[in-house]
Amino acid sequence: MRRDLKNGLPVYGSWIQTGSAVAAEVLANAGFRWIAVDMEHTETSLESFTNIVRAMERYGTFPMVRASENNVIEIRRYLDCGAKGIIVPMVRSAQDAQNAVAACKYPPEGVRGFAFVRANDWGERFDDYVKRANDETIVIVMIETKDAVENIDEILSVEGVDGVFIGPYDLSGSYGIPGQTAHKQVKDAMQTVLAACKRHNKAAGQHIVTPTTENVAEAISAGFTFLALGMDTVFLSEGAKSALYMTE
Ligand code: 3PY
Ligand code: MG
Repeated sequence: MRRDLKNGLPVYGSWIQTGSAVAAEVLANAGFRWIAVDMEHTETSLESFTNIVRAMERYGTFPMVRASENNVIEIRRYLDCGAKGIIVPMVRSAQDAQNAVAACKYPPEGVRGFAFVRANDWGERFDDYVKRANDETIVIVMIETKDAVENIDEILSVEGVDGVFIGPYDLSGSYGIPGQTAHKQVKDAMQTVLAACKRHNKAAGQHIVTPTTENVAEAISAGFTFLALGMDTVFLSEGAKSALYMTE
């Protein structure tokens, strides 16, 4: 997965807000390459997160997590419980990006702690896991504020950042127009980030929270390769509303 991201291949995923392993099974079975569990804006516990990872593993889906913040211990626990990719919210500067990479990597590249954990089969695969983890763990920084857009070149120059993920809602909020994700200011900021990703040869991603034929095609043709399409709550809501609509 990390190699595909580096090579600019498209990797399409989705998003879980319900904290439900059932939702993970349904989305994994639908064929998404990766799924991120949202720990920033939900009630999901570490235990639920780990059960969701167990569900994804059954399908060979790449387990990712959006951390609640750029925090060494929190990120360590996700990796130890089985996350293979970390999406770090609110990265605003090169220093933030360096901290995110350090949290995800074992020394000497980073500050991750060693232990017998679920990710290495409780110690049974300790040596093999430690050998591979730094190379295989994906670090994605979220660009979702005006200052992050202004600092994008420095952020993308940080060794170990595999790509960016634009949060359109926070980005719109940061420009004082919350929710207006199609506003010219937000679109221009996204273009700036996309162009920087191309210059630095890093994967450009964004969350298309409410996917449509048009906005997905637009993102793909613009060159975004790391797309999160929808999320469990949105799929449930859209499906429920359209079923009710059929009765009218
Ligand atoms: C945002 O739009 O701010 C997000 O974080 C989406 O995941
Ligand atoms: Mg956000």
